[in-house]
Amino acid sequence: MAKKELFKENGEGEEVCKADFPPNFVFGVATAAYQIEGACNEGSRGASIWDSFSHTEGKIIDGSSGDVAVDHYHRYKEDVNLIHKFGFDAYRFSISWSRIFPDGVGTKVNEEGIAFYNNLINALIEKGIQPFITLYHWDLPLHLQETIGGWLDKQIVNYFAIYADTCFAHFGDRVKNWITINEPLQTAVNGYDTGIFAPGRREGSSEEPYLAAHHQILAHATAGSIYRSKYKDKQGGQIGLVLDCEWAEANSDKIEDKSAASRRLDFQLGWYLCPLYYGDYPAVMLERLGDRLPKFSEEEKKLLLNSLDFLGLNHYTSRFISHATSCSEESYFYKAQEMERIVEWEGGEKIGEKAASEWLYIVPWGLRKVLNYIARKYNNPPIYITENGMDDEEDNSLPLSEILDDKLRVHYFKGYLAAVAQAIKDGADVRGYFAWSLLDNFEWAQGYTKRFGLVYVDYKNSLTRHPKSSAYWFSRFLKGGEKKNGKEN
Ligand code: PNW
Repeated sequence: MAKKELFKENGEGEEVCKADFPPNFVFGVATAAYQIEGACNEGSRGASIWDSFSHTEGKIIDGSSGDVAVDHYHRYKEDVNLIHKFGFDAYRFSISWSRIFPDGVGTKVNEEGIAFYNNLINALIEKGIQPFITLYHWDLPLHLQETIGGWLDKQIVNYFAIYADTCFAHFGDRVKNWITINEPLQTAVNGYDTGIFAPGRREGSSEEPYLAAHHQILAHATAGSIYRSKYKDKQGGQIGLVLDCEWAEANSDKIEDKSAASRRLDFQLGWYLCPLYYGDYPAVMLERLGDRLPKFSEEEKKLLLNSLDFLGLNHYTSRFISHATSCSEESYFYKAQEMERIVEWEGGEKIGEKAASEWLYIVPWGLRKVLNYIARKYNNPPIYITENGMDDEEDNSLPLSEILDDKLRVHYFKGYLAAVAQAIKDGADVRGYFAWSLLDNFEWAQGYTKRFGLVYVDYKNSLTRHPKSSAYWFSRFLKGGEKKNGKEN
């Protein structure tokens, strides 16, 4: 398709309303434990790799950490009330593994950790909000990193399985939606290749990211099979995995650009979905990586198949992709793909407006395309969009009233929700959508310099919460009161 036509599909001028979605469609907001909880030394919590990483000089841009974060551990009731007030049906949050097993080894359950999540889950249920729980959102117990090298050692699969089993047993009577792992790609590539995320490995070994991914896939499948054999019938829930994917649009009609774009998608989604749906890594990865890719045994292959009830998709942005033999990114993972990610095309026009983060451009049509691609390539699985959102730069010089009026974020959500509604009409089986994020929070290596929240957190004044315009927009949208073509629905 010509680029000009792509831009026209940007959702511009489209108004979206709740009636554009199926009646049971779930709307929620999402967070992750290390980014919001704080209370790092309370409740007998053990240290995680993000505690040690954020306390290492030079790793976090503003020198901050999640020690206090936005103090959700103490303010969870207030936060649940906000979710309720805006009218969301669901809340996706993660459990901190080291609150349940402080050293990660599943010998003795920490009752204080269980109590905290029980309180949170009960507060949600009381307000009619469905919990969607992520078991692993990057905060591995530090002890497991120090003793076995984290995701590089196969024993991690067993430790994760014990932890997952413990969570199903304690919370599964009330929690019907489970996500094993958030974005295994980010852990593999940024944790074990570029080193910009914990555990910050950058050993120049081109095998580590693939090994870290391999063990995450097996950990997912093992937890999935435990859920299915021990809990699913009794508890009646479902289990999925969350993958992140930027849409990859070929930069031209040239065959090499088209295959570079398709490679890019296989290196993001196929890396995980081909093993889980077809039993092995995608052909293009096997060809290019050879022995660097670990192998699944026949028994493991069986375990992988059918370990997903749904796919969670985190999607923020898109790129044009061209074939390139010399890649500008300092990463073995990117080099193996022989492609370049492009923001601007020759005329100087950008793929979309930039948000605050360097990597985030606003491209609503990319979400429609990635949903249709998954539907086509993987036999139309149930999909939940488990994260979608954009950030503003932290800026002390602006008056609060101006910061709270986040017009660009409202525009972002309208465009992306319209793209989801279109993908559903196209035939994709999308069941839910979660905005990232409920609150401004600790944005990993970017610290507190980037704000993704629907709710502003005043870091200088006792972490007071102030809803932004986008939160009020969502609340009107969810009540069905958003205007469509100038008319109230
Ligand atoms: C997600 N990318 O990560 C994480 O799940 C969240 O914890 C995080 O706060 C959020 O995105 C915003 O950054 C990603 O560049 C970050 O493609 C960046 C990318 C993908 C995922």
